[in-house]
Amino acid sequence: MCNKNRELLSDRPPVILFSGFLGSGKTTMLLKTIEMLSAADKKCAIIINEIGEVGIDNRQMRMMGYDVLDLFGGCVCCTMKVTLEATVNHLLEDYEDLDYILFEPSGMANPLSLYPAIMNCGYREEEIQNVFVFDPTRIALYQKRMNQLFNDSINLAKCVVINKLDQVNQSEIETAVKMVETIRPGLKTYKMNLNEALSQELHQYL
Ligand SMILES: Nc1nc2c(ncn2[C@@H]2O[C@H](COP(=O)(O)OP(=O)(O)OP(=O)(O)O)[C@@H](O)[C@H]2O)c(=O)[nH]1
Ligand SMILES: [Mg+2]
Repeated sequence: MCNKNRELLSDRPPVILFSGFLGSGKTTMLLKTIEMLSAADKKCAIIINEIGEVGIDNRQMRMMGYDVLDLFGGCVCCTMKVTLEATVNHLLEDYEDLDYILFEPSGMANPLSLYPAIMNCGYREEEIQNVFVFDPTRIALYQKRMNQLFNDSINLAKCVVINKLDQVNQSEIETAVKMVETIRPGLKTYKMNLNEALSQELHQYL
């Protein structure tokens, strides 16, 4: 099906974009989300830019009925926009019964630079479920060296998951929440330990 025929929101699989800096827990969250969606009999395609610490075994995923499209060869934001667009278009054209497209870009990517490629495939900004995974063990890095990237990421996010609760104290969690609220008052934040489970609340959001 040509994606021109997919103009209605209800006809296009939502894109869940897992944004977040290197090592924040994006792949861990992607895997939990797949588990949850597959238990609900949803058909998902997964686009991953890079395989980090938590590996995704493509063959295993394919055996489970998932399409894993790896955009290897660099940061999707600067070198592979065309490929991302082509990949999303390919999914829309060739897989009519998809319920979701899950996309994990490289932790180096500024999500702002990924939107044009997705929107060129017919998506509106509000159709991109951008979950920003916030690693509170790296607050200092977010505040200093990654300030611009952090601002852009929070401004685009539909919600924030403050992850790795098991590794930080209460005051670090509060600082993390405050950092989000300073940029986007009212933006929904979920606090969790993704190594264990998706919180029930987020489960309902997705
Ligand atoms: N202690 C703890 N570790 C976590 C949690 N969530 C993820 N991790 C660990 O953090 C590391 C990085 O997790 P990933 O899911 O690979 O992070 P990522 O954002 O996909 O990383 P890149 O793709 O390399 O940017 C792994 O060792 C995870 O097991 C958590 O809630 N608590
Ligand atoms: Mg990853």
